[in-house]
Amino acid sequence: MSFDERVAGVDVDRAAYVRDGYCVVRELLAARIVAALHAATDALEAAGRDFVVDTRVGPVFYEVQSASGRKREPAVAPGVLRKITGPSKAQPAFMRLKNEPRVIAAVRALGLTSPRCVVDQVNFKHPRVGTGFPFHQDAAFLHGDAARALAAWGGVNVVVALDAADAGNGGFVVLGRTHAAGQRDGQHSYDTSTMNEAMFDGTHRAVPSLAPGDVVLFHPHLAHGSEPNRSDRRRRLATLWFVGGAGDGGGERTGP
Ligand SMILES: O=C(O)CCC(=O)C(=O)O
Repeated sequence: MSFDERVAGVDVDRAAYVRDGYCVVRELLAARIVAALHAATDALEAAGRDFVVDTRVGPVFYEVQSASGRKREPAVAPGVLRKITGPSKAQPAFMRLKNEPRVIAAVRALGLTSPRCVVDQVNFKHPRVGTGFPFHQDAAFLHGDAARALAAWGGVNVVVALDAADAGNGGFVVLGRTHAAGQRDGQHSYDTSTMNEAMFDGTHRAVPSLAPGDVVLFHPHLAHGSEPNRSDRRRRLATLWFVGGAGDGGGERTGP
């Protein structure tokens, strides 16, 4: 019996992933796992409660929420965070998430048989002050060994909803099918004053409504982003970027 067959009930729409560059898996994570991630997120936020500028704590990088959303600008208030990079290096629940059998099974179902997580993050989008993310392709932000592995073996990225997320609270926006056009230049400035809308084809734009524990699996070349959180609801999500290894046949063609 294979690893994936032992992980019951992971049902991944491979055809949608190939066609659209993403697919949604409902209830991939059990409520107890989401609860552990909430507790871990609370602990990380407590550790950063006095931060007014972007701050590194050992291997963990805290980016504060500035008024514009740009990095290296002051926080709108002490301890209001936009993103933490490397939460798994401080919180065991996030380390377990990288190795969670149902997450690994979902990634493997898309053809990445030897997945290795090279980036993990938690994104906060606080009510009323959380800014958007301009459209971009994650592959453009990988460097060194991880970028080489992605080019050689392919990759699959994962967004995990920690709160309910939808168009009303700055939910995750995908520009379906843009993965097929390959990587675009000019997205590194990450200027939050523009959504980079002119750079990508928005014909198949979608904002999947997600419940806590739902995930979006997406191709590293799929353009995606999100709007500001104009609501009174929290919107936190975790991201994991996997690259393949020897035996994966992927590169640009990652997937079945
Ligand atoms: O948090 C979001 O809405 C978007 C996240 C994202 O695309 C990123 O962190 O690269």
